[in-house]
Amino acid sequence: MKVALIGLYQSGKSTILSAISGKEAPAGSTEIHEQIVPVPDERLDWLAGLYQPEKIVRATVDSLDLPGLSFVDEHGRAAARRLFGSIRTADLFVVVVRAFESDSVAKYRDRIDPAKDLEELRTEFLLADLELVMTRIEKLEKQVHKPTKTQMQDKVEFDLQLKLQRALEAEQPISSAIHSNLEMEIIKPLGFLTLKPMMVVVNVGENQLDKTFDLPKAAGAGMEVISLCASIESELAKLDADSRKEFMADMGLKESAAVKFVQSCYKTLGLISFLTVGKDEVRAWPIPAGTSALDAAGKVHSDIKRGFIRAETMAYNDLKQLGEEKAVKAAGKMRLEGKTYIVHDGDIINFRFNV
Ligand SMILES: Nc1nc2c(ncn2[C@@H]2O[C@H](COP(=O)(O)OP(=O)(O)O)[C@@H](O)[C@H]2O)c(=O)[nH]1
Ligand SMILES: [Mg+2]
Repeated sequence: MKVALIGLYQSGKSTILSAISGKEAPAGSTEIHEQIVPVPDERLDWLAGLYQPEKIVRATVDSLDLPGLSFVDEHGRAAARRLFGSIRTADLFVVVVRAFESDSVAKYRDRIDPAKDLEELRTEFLLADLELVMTRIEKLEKQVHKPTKTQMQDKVEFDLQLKLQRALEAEQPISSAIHSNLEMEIIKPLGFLTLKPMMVVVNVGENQLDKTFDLPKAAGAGMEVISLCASIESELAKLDADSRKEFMADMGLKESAAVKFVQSCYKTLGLISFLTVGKDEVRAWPIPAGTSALDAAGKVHSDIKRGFIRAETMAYNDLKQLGEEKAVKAAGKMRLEGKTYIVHDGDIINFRFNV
């Protein structure tokens, strides 16, 4: 999973990423910086206690830390365009907006206003997409009159691009204008920014921890919005587990930034995890909700999918409650599931296969 952290300059992206990954991120860089963030999952820690595996394999989130954006002049705009070009393959955009007050950190457009910042960024996404649409239209306009092999396809795309143009000009994201799998197939490779799943992180000040930010208009209905304080979180990340717990309790923080961040990414992308256990490893496997046992098997190995017999499945919660596999079996809670079984979050699966 590839996630791009996007925001105006000095919104706290690098600070947040270093808090989440526990690794120092270079500040003020003009390059895109990549960090691999291990997905925190307490279930794996508990399972490791039970199975004593040689290793724990966590899922990871591949995070791109972008240099801060600015749209106040042409130079900034050009730099932003170049950066936009390099995040077209990301699966998810995490937009970071600043809410913290600080005299020592320069303000964008002389304001602290997360809703306005978010709106400005989303407008820039729309404009960048509109540019791309216009480029395609210009090209296709000529092409549709040529009797080439792709003429039919070109006509279909041409009409579709005109529809996207109308949506963007009405300030609607491309995601709102795509209505079929066919349209999606044509459009997806172009990497439109307003087609990406998106969530928002509000970087709040040290004294705003319990303030909630209502960004519905700027964020769009149903968008995940989380708030966290980057400067506190990056201090917390430096502590050992015990002191961290203590400080978090003192400040009324229930979850770490990493947990909040990753949970929101998973939710936005509609991902769940199934688990595998054994002496060699305990491991979490992210899959889209609604995945069948057969496709889940394919995640582990194509041979397991090919020779699939059944999925021996128990729920993590049952195992935790009953303490061991034997007890789960005795309670009749070990299930034999077939190819079409829809995998649930926290299913512990042992695939039976034959190749
Ligand atoms: N007071 C305060 N300062 C912060 C907070 N988050 C980031 N900063 C500071 O703001 C500046 C910009 O942060 P940085 O993470 O480099 O922003 P980026 O440009 O979005 O990557 C740095 O000097 C940080 O120390 C915060 O929550 N509170
Ligand atoms: Mg930065």
